[in-house]
Amino acid sequence: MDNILAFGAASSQAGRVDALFVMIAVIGGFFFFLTQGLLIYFAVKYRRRQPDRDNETPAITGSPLLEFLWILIPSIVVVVIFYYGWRVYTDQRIPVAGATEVHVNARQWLYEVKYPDGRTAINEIRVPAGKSVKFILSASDVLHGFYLPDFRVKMDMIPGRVTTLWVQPDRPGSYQIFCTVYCGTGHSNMLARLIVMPQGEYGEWVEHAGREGGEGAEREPLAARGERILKSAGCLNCHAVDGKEKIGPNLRGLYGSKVPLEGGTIVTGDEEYLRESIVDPGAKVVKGYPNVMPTFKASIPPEDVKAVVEYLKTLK
Ligand code: HEC
Ligand SMILES: [Cu+2]
Repeated sequence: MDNILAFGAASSQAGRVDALFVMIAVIGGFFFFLTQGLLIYFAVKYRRRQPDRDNETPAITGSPLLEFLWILIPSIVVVVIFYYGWRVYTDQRIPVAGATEVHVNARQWLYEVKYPDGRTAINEIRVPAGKSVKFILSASDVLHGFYLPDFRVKMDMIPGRVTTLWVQPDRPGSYQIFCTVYCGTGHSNMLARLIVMPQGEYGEWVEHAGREGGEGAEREPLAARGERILKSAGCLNCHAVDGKEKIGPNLRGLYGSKVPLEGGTIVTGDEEYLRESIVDPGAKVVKGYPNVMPTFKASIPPEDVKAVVEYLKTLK
């Protein structure tokens, strides 16, 4: 992709988004020409003629049938647009199970990339083709954006919150990533690449990258680091991950489950819920448990909270 202004559809997802927009444009175009055409036609047909004294406007009363139709037909059209858009949207929002995961953190003015096995990179994300990828997004300073035009997907990166986005890269290639939120003077330089590699090549690259950074402590897998932090932070005084329940809920099997809260709502145990449970435990209190968990906002830095969440996700 040499010309960054031309973005072909890089996934079947993107094709569906394009089809949706084409459909809306065609429907909009049809009604535009229909109404404007009638406007011009009537303007000409009923123009004022000489002598004008005989051209008295007839008294027109309403037509219930006509009114019924011009409410019904556009209503059906917008409901069809809504339904189609909603299908494409939910399809985009709900990640498929078993996706490769990549953590991306934005800061002024770059993207920090972290793979679950501890590999890191700046402004470059490598993924295998033909496998869905889930991006776990965060920001350290201000709002940033994560926009993949070739895939027709975009998500905000928000300080103090985790958001997710997934794509199914079908075709190997190098794709542009833009920050779409004005984030300061370096905003326009905030560019990154998604490099989709053929499966075999990707495997080789992972092995090679593994050997290169092999000695450093940096290479500790996120989940392993999370387990270490969880054990040293005293979580296990109140939480069991195996065996008998303690003061708080057992943390095994929490990820992806439905959690009943005090007050009757039910939430999904996703990344954002797990993160919030650690830094702001009072925000959502699990039904049947006392609101006694202290906040770890000050004692566990955001990077480490992410690692703890990764560990919790392995407790299946
Ligand atoms: C003083 C006891 C205590 C400590 C220490 C504690 N928790 Fe909790 N935790 C609780 C209680 C009680 C709840 C349930 C009430 C609530 O939601 O706040 C809970 C809820 C949670 C939940 C949501 C559980 C669910 O089923 O939805 C998570 C996740 C969690 N804690 C993680 C941690 C982690 C990670 C640590 C250590 C960094 C920790 N907790 C330390 C008592 C504790
Ligand atoms: Cu930015």
